[in-house]
Amino acid sequence: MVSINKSFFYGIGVASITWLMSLCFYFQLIKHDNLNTVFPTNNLESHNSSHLLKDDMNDIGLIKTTEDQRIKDEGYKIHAYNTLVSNRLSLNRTIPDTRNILCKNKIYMDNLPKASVIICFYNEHLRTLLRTVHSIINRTPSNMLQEIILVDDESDIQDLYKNLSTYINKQKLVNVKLFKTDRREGLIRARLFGARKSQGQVLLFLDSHVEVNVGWIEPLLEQIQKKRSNVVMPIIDIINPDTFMYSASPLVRGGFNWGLHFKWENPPTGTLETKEDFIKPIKSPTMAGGLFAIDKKYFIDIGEYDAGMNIWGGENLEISFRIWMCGGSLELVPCSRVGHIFRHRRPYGSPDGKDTMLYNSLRVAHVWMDSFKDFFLNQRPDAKNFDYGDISSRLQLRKELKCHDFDWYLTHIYPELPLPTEEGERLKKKWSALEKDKFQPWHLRKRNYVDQYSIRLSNSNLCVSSVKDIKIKGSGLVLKPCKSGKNQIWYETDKNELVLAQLLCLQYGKANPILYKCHEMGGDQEWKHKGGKETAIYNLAAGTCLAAENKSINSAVSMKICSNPELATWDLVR
Ligand code: LR7
Ligand code: MN
Repeated sequence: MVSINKSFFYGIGVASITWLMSLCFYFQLIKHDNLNTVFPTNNLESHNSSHLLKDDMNDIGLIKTTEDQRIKDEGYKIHAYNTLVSNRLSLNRTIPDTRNILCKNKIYMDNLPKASVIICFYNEHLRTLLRTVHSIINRTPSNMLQEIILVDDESDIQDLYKNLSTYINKQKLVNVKLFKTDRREGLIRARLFGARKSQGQVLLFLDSHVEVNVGWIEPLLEQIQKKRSNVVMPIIDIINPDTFMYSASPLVRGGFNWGLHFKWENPPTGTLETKEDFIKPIKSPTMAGGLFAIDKKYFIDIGEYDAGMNIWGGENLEISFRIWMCGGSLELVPCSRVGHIFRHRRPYGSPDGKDTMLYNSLRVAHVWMDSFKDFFLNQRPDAKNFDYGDISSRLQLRKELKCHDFDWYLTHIYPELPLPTEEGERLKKKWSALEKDKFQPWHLRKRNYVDQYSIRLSNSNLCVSSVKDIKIKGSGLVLKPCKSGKNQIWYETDKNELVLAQLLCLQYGKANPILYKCHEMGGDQEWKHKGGKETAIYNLAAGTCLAAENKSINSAVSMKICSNPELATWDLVR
């Protein structure tokens, strides 16, 4: 049994050169950290994973024991990302340098200001938060880093604050300063709390689950040095929540819709014509919210944040409108790159269960949007009688700062936003026609197929098939007698997706694999195998393998720990 296991894992291990190379690239470890000695009981690197870490990066998400499964399940519940993988990754891992090549030779001014990096967190996973901190320490020149301020927003994970504090002391991270709020404030007031403790000339806000990339800070600081009313953002790269793979984001700027939801959009036609355009700062109507730099004095002058906002949501549009309407500018700096874990869901609510996004958005609408607020209110009938607190001091601020009105903002900063009127609809068509001519929308790129085969359970004549019609989203999988025809043909893409009959992608669902719309984000739709006969089919996000329940017609196909090869060995039949 042991030897079967070994050869089985060897099989996965040597699966394909590309698999190995790409994973090594993403997960290369530059040095081992010593968190284990700080928290010996935390099981941060189990014996299994530490050997896997050094020798075999393919196995980064592999579930080998029920303990692995437990850590992973609990992590998803509390954090909504794969903490098993985060625990196994070095705090100092290398990530791909996603900058445009022209950024790499850029020389920046030599009198750049010092920044205070401010990170507030609520129930963040310790090791993920530490990786955020280490990435900043590793990739920020010390003459540009005043301090890193961590604000624990009254997390209720036991000992999180204590463990963090112990780590900071033991590792002698002298310019990392840890604070705690007296009660759960929400991210807006927690950031304000951090900003007030800071000493740097520039405030640099980050989420608590990010990794900053090479040369991230210089281009941000330079834009502020040029003009203190420039508020600047990095490009937010993607850290996959299931696999922690780091990948580049396209050049997209911030917009919003009349539901007051933030949206990513292609920059307007004509913005990206020459090579240099891809590294020049791009004006952005709004910010996503979590990652930006602002001169501290300027931040105070324009009214910090609306401290009346609770927990989560809306503050990003508020500060965006305010910056533009009150004389500043907001821009995206393509040479600065920071990866952020984009979760599938937000794993927390507000303590009183209220919809804070709606509460905060109403404050935005009533303070900044003049009569245009009706477009929002008309879309949200539930907003009409919803309390939004006292906004008088924010209205007063707007008056004192002598800000432009919202009509000015729409005309000069965001003319692309269609109004929900007939005229607006006409405009919308015009913009989207222009877009289509110019760009291949980044989320609709063509799929590249690299192989095709049916998937047969080894030593049987049973093939993986859809339970329902192959066009039906969400259908599970079963074994059926192998037969010719497209219904059992899986098309493999260059992103390691398996697309049944070129229609839907094989996706690891909650417990079982299903067919689902291809999302091109890897992770739960990313499958690895060694090709040919007698191979395992391993899912990167699940950390487990495709397996039949039993060797019979109509047996369900599920996901199992990879160490049981009996019903998890497949032939790829061309
Ligand atoms: O009560 C809370 N207290 C906190 O300290 C709730 C949250 N937080 C912390 C939290 O630990 C995290 O570090 O605040 C930070 C942001 O919370 P997330 O990560 O749950 O938010 P998000 O990434 O889903 O949401 C985006 O929109 C928010 C609107 O309020 C904030 O502006 C986030 O900073 C923002 N994140 C980004 O812009 C990253 C890119 C994502 C996009 C789009
Ligand atoms: Mn976030």
